[in-house]
Amino acid sequence: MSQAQKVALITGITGQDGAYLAELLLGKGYRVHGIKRRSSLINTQRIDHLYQDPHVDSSNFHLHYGDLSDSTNIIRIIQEVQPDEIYNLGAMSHVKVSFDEPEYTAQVDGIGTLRILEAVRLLGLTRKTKIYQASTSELYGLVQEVPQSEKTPFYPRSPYAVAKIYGYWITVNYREAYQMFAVNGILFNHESPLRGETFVTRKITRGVSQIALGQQDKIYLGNLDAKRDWGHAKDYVEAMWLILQQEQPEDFVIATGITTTVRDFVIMAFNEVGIELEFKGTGIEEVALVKACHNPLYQVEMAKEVVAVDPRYFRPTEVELLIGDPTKAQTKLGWKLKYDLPALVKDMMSSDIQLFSSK
Ligand code: NDP
Ligand code: GDR
Repeated sequence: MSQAQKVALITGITGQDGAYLAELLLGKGYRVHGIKRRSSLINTQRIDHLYQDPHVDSSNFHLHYGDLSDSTNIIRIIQEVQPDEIYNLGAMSHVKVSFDEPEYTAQVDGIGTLRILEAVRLLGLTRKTKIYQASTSELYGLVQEVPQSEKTPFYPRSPYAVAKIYGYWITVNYREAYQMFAVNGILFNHESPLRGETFVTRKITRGVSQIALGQQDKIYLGNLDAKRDWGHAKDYVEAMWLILQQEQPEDFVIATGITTTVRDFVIMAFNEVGIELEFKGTGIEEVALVKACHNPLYQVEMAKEVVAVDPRYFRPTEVELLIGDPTKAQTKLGWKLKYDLPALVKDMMSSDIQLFSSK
């Protein structure tokens, strides 16, 4: 007898991870439902290629309007969909913006998680529905231990991280109180060509591409000394799925185990287009100048200033160093990276060069 088709519900389906996860699950034969927000401009660019005609019966991909700040809508969608798996990826996900919108961030990233858990409980789905919560390395915040593992204490450093800590603990509490399969993936930074344009890696790869093509003069950045453990989003959505396929509900750190400064990421991105940099000055005076250009396709002036620091991108409280220990994920999930950092930078740069070449 053939197995029943699995049904997944993804919040945040229009985001970077939502798009890759939807593609992964459709490829595995799932029926995938996603929650998208109403917006004045179309916000489904990342998933349009997955969308078939909704009037065709065989479509495995369905979108519902909704918002994590609205309990009634969450309850109605979960009741309608009866999911086997929920991936709660929806969030106000920008750390710097969370200082400007702290209350909204708490509503969506913190209480939004409770709304999902409570809906599953109220609808009597605690035995049927598994829940994945998108937790984050931002929970570690101020460095307590290096590398950071499932056992490292938390010390959040932004309204975003404080909201996500509520999401983390309420997930653990519902697991323990109601024996739900509700788990946290504590994911370190992961990037891709689909990364939002205001996160630092994508801001860099877009800026470098435009500089190489003569469309922009300079990139303004904040803290160049910050260190992040950067992986590729494609590898990380695979881990999300693996975490929900386990016999026992457990939390996992997902990371590469290697950390790199923002400055080194800048150097790697410029190297992809054959441009060598020279850094001068310190603190807010630091700049990067063109030292050499080895690629005849791109013509940039020697000694041109292409990177400068703008303090407006500094955060009131910063997370200086993140480096994760993925041992548990590697041993228990059998999770393996396909992309290292050079491969990630290459993928992002080739996609952005292509994007801006056509403009
Ligand atoms: P994105 O910012 O790319 O996507 C966020 C998604 O959440 C979008 O679909 C967005 O919709 C949606 N969303 C925002 N507000 C609401 C709301 N009020 N109700 C419903 N949906 C909402 O984030 P990522 O894909 O990078 O990240 C996915 C999740 O993983 C997030 O929860 C993030 O905090 C977390 N995370 C991400 C990491 C990373 O490095 N990428 C690392 C660790 C955790 P819209 O498109 O309309 O804006
Ligand atoms: P982060 O990602 O805050 O780690 O959160 P982001 O790319 O925004 O910042 C990484 C580091 O780069 C420094 N930085 C800059 N950041 C931005 N955005 N813009 C700049 O110009 C700039 N210059 C330097 C930052 O100060 C920081 O130290 C991401 C999000 O995806 C979260 O949702 C997720 O939980 C964490 O990763 C893990």
